[in-house]
Formats: sequence, structure tokens, C-alpha cells
Amino acid sequence: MSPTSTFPAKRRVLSGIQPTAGIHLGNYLGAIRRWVERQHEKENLFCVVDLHALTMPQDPAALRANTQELIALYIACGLDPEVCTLFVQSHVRAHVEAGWLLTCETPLGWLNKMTQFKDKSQKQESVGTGLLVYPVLMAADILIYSADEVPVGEDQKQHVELTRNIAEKFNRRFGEVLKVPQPVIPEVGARIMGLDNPLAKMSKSSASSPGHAILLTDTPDTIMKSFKRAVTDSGGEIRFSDDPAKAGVDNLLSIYKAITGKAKEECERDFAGARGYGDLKVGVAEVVIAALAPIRERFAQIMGDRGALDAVMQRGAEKASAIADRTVGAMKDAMGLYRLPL
Ligand code: ATP
Ligand code: LTN
Repeated sequence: MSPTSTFPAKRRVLSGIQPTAGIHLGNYLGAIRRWVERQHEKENLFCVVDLHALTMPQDPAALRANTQELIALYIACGLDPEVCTLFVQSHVRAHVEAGWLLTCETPLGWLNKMTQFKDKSQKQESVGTGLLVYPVLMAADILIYSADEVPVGEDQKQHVELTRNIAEKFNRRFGEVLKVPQPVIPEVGARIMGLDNPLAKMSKSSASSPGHAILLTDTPDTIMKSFKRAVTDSGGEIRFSDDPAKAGVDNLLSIYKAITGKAKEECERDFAGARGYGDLKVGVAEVVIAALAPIRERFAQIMGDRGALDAVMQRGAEKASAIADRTVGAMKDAMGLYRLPL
């Protein structure tokens, strides 16, 4: 069997989100919504990357609960488990195995350049080794499925580029075993900013600070309140802008644009007669409430049948393992690890 026979015939998509509390509007607009829209065009694998969550301190009970909830949220957002393989990373052993094989092939200098590592490590007193090598585990997540496309928000582009570099280096040394993937970044919604600070990206790690993020499970009342509190500027002009001073208004308009799918001029026109930023905030809140209400309702329903959720995860893990084990086998053979005769 040639190693390249592990490549799929149809274009394959792989992506994942960490099961840390507070899945927010940025995760939805930057990643999940795109996965849902394209699910019928491709072969899809979406995982809950629980092993990645361990790079930061987690409460074990909360991690377990968040993992199941994130699978439920994937389905509530519109991913169909009959069409997509939905699974939990730690249920597929090949991730860790391939992670080690690739760690041995990754120069330390490449990891030291990762901006997310620099940001996150600065915020911690003691930095775990996992935080440094985490992009190699992410490379393993992608490469063991021979994924063609990795749909992510802007902040993950650097990690997908690293994945490409690791795959190319591996292939140069050991032959064409790994498919070199492409990042797919949405044109709108790739970088939603915090409502409390429009210069910092909306993030789960800051989701506990009030008014920072809109969670997918927030009630209409909470969503309206969060938008009403959003930081803007002391002017009154409602237009898209690159000026950091107008980042708050730009972020609100970008959210409106991403949800409604309207062109920039049309979005600005919708608020042309607005009396100050109050009207803008309410207008944006209304479209977000309408978009998230069905997700919140479906989520509650799905969480009512935990047995069905476990079945989705079980089936997903089996399908994912079957693909991943083949690639890891090909990697091991190429690297010279001794294989026992069957
Ligand atoms: P953390 O703060 O814990 O790093 P996060 O909010 O960045 O979490 P992740 O699990 O790291 O969430 O990201 C899941 C997906 O959502 C990734 O594809 C990421 O690029 C995307 N994403 C995260 N934040 C945003 C954002 N503010 N705007 C657009 N996309 C985002
Ligand atoms: N590193 C990503 C999550 C992630 C991922 C992946 C995304 C882990 N493995 C594979 C796409 C493909 C993050 O923190 N957002």
C-alpha cells in the first residue's frame, strides 16, 4: 500500500474548538457558521479539542460538562451528525500518537514564534510545556485526517501555516505521506472584537468579564444588555472604519454585516437616520437575538437526551479513528518504527 492512498477522494474539511466555557459570537461567525453552510459540499470532521483545553488549568468536572455541551452546540448550530463526523479529540488515540511523531520533527524555533503562545504565556506565572507544543498537536489533528481545508477564524491562521510547514518538512524527509492543508478564513466575521474593548478579540478566556462576549446560549435580555453597554466613541458617525478610535462602531457594524449578509453601504444606510449609537446598538442586538434564539432553543432540547449525544460521540470516534489510524500507520512506517507482522 502506498502511503498516499490515505488521501480522500472528496475534499475533506477538519476543524475544532476547545471545550472551555463561553462559546461566543466570534466562534460562531468566525468558524461554526461557515462549517454549517458548507457541510453538504465536503466530507467534514469537526472535533471538540479537549486535549488542547488542558494547556490551561481546567476544573475536571467543568471540562467534562463543557465537552458534552459543545457537541450539543455543534448540532444546535446546524451541523448534522448524519452528514458530519462529530467527535471528541481524546476519544481518538491517534492525535496524541501523531502529536509525538510530529513534535520530533518540529524545530523549537518555529514554536517560539507563535503569537498565541507569546500572548497566553505572558498572562501566566508558570507556563506549561503543553502551551508551547500545542500547535504541533493541532498540526496532528489536521494531518492525520489528510484534511484539504481548515476553516478557522483569523487568529488561527498562523497555526495552520505552521501545520503546512511541518507537513512539508515531514514529506521532504520521509516521502509524500502527509497532505498539505489550506486555511479557510471567512471574508466577514473572521475577527469579532470584545464589546467591552474593541481592540481585543472576543475570547472565551475573557468571557467571564461582564459585557465582553455574547454567548450562543445568552438570553435575548442578556444580549440586549451587553450590546447596550458596548464601548464605542464620543463621536456620532455610524460607518465602517480602520481608525482604532472608531473600532467599537466598526465592530458593531461588522457583526451586523456578518449576520445579515448585507453589503457595507447597505449596513451604513440602515442606520443613516439613527439618533446616536443607541439605535445602532439596539439594531445590532435585534439581528443577533433573532439569529441566536433558534440555536439556544435547539441546544436546550438536545441537552435533554444525553444518551443520543453519547451515541453521536461514539459513532464519530469510530469513524474518525478508522481514518486517523491509517495515516499514523503510514507515518510510523515512513519514520522507520518497527511493525509487528499481523
Ligand atoms: P480562548 O480565548 O480560550 O483561546 P477562543 O475564543 O479563541 O478561546 P477557540 O476555541 O480558541 O476560541 O477558537 C475556536 C474557533 O473560533 C477558531 O476557529 C477561532 O479562530 C475562532 N474564533 C475565536 N475567537 C474569534 C473571534 N473573536 N472572531 C472570529 N473567530 C474567532
Ligand atoms: N487551536 C485552535 C483549536 C484547534 C483547531 C484544531 C482548529 C485545535 N486543533 C484543528 C482547527 C483545526 C484554537 O485554539 N482555536
